Amino acid sequence: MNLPSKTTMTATILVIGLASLPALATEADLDNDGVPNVAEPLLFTDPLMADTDGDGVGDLEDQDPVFAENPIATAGPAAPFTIGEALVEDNFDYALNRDAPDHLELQILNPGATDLTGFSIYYTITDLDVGTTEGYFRSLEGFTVSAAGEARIHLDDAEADGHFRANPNSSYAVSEAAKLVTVMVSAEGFAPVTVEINKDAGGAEAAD
Ligand SMILES: [Ca+2]
Ligand SMILES: [Ca+2]
Ligand SMILES: [Ca+2]
Ligand SMILES: [Ca+2]
Repeated sequence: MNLPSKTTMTATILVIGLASLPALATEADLDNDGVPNVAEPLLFTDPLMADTDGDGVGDLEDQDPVFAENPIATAGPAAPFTIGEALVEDNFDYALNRDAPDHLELQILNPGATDLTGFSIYYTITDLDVGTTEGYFRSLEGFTVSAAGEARIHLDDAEADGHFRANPNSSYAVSEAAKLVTVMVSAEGFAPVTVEINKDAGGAEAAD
């Protein structure tokens, strides 16, 4: 019988091991923030965002990775926009004409004569059972509201215009407690607009 030598077998195993290493390493920490994918839910952080709360400190180093202080300046001339509809559940996808999974959605109305850009958002989610509060900041790159028009900000999956990523491991998604959501929207150079929204007890449904 002509068995492969031990050295050959070891070398073969080593080559297979090395070949699969890059893929394994990527899968183990998809956002490359030092927190393994499997540990992100334990920290209530996003496995696809290295800085879940948007405060500039990575998830691994952040003492509170799901709370950012509000960086939006409150002074300035009155905002040139208003918030129309503000939803945290019972969303509807008008493009596909069907119910959409629950998420934070804001309709921004621009009554002015110029297009508006330079938006950012700060929002908090307070779990009314346990009293914990998460805080998130997002710069809304590419979001524009046309003159005399309206546009919607969606905090969900970041997959289309107007959609930005929300943390899938936030209390909004994983706890069925009632929530208080506070939102501050700013267009650069102007005072922000705020709104508060209550979410009834119950899960963030896939669609309802
Ligand atoms: Ca990670
Ligand atoms: Ca992360
Ligand atoms: Ca952070
Ligand atoms: Ca933080």
